[in-house]
Amino acid sequence: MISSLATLESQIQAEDLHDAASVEAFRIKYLGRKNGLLTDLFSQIGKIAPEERKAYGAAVNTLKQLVEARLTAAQAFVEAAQKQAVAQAIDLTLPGRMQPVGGLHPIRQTMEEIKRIFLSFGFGVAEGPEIEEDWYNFSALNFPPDHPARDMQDTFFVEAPNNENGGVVLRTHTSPVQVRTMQNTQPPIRIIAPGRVYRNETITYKSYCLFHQVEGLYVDEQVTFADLKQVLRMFAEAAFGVGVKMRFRPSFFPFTEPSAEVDIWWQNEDGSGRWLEILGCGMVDPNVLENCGIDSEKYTGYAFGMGVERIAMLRHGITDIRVLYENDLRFLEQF
Ligand code: 2NM
Repeated sequence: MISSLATLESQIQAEDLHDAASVEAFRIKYLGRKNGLLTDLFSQIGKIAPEERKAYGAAVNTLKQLVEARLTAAQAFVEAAQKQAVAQAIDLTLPGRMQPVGGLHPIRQTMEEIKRIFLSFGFGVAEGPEIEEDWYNFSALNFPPDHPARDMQDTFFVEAPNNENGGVVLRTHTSPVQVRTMQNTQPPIRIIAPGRVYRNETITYKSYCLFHQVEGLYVDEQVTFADLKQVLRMFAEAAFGVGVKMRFRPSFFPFTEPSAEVDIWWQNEDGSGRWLEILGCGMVDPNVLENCGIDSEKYTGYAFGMGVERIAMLRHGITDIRVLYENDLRFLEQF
């Protein structure tokens, strides 16, 4: 009898207890009220010879303690495994992760808005290279050879003069796009030239070494300064509101004559206000038309140009141009 108890002991030791079901089956198999192996052994104690009963009872009790020890250990193991499974499970009640979406930079937004307005007036869009020959950036536009804009302080030079078009520069305005358009197209010409331009200037709150322009050009028979004033009034009304107050001030550019600068009245909440320059403009100088192969006896034209950063800063109350080029998300996420 004692030897069959030894067999039972090794059987108990060998039981595989890996999950809640096998632990429960183990408990019923040995300790179940009905037909539990140890339960039965305890109930048979009466059939044991009286002199063996004490040793028998002690042996079965030892087995029972072994079963209970295995049960306690296995239950702890199963519980820990369940906890870990729950912790690793996907929680379907959690809110979804936001997918970050990119947005247009405020310069781009403003540029698109300006383009949209002039497209609605019937202008087309022309583009050209940012690396230009001197002739397209300066000479064709009536800049004299000693004009200060051609100075190293103002222009980024890429190549020294090497052909009849002079050296190579980073374009300082988008006017060379208009020059190329006039060379390739007979009037009527009605285009805007949006794009990036470069100036070799000291960087401050109001000027950066690169910025964006939208320039416009209209060449046809009988184009007058009155047409220019009208199209710019329509632009200012579309961009700043129908009630906008604006004024034209005489100015000078090498490529236009006469030339003007346009201010709009900026009204503050507290009642104060001031004039702010938004663009330059004028009648294309006949020399420029001739340089580009257009008959200046037959055709006249107007042109204008504006800085996109300047207008974006106005719209959004930005006081330092450099924040537009720092790519600080705390700034960009506001747009
Ligand atoms: C400005 C102001 C005035 C301008 C002139 C030309 C061209 F090519 F037709 F001569 N394009 N843009 C122009 C005229 C630009 O920017 C302040």
